[in-house]
Amino acid sequence: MAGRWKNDLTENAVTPERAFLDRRQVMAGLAGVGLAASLPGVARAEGLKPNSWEEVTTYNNYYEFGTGKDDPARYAEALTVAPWTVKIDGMVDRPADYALEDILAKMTIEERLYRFRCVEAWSMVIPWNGFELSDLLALAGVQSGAKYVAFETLYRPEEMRGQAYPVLEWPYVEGLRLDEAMHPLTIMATGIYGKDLPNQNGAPLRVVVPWKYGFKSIKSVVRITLTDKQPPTSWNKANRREYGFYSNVNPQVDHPRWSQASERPIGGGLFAKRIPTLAFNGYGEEVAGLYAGMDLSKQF
Ligand SMILES: Nc1nc2c(c(=O)[nH]1)N[C@H]1C(S)=C(S)[C@@H](COP(=O)(O)O)O[C@H]1N2
Ligand SMILES: [Mo]
Repeated sequence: MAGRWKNDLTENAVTPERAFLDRRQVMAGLAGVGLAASLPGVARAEGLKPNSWEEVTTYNNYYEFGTGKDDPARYAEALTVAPWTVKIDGMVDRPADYALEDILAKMTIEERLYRFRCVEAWSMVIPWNGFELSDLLALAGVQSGAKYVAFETLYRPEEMRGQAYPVLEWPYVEGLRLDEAMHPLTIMATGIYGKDLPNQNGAPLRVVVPWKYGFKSIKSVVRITLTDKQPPTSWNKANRREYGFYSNVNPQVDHPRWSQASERPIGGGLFAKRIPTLAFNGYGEEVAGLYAGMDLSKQF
């Protein structure tokens, strides 16, 4: 299943724009798959038009560099992203400080065209490059008692000017349930549009979970910890009434201060129409089963 996912989404990612990857490479990757057209992801991603490079890299949330949408593009350049180390620890067989280059040598980078929905009710479509988080976790060897994955962003106030301000508790932390982390849609992104991830988008390595609000997709990850307890998360610590641990995109559960029923696509211009927000950001067919039996209005 995981293998098919890679391939059908890879083709989708390229079809709308083509410019950023040689299509022949993709077709080579698809050789022998054949089943792509019958998979749910194909119909879902058809017709998705990616936002421009300009939009994806100039309208950002990255509070380590300021709270304005244009602050990250202006200030994240100051961040040193090489060398980069990711500590993987907790309930794993091989806890270690993993050099990013050693990780990348073992991973297959692929394209994923994903909808991206911020809790603030704007959205984009982003052509990511990256690898499945499950492949990284396999490197470290997840132990049987592990139930959650905790993530931590770099803390380096000398280079991250926003960390001088207590808008959030630093470092930024996030978490997923283990089955969410292992889901083939959950990736570690290393690029967009076939280029290295710009600093403002979370270089050199960030999480992307497309069916959850954007703040779950933590940037510039330096630590991944396997644990048996639900880990604290930055926005939940800041305001637990407004931001839950799960934070699945849900048009039926409004934010206490605004509706989540619709969203404003970035790039549509001044008079752009809002569009309806989809349950699980449109990925329900793939992920709704993870939440069977849960009351998602209570566990939001
Ligand atoms: N470390 C860190 N990760 C973060 C954030 C942040 O402020 N710090 N903002 C989050 C929010 S609210 C959103 S919407 C997305 C924005 O990702 P983008 O700027 O690449 O579109 O990053 C998420 N990851
Ligand atoms: Mo967000």
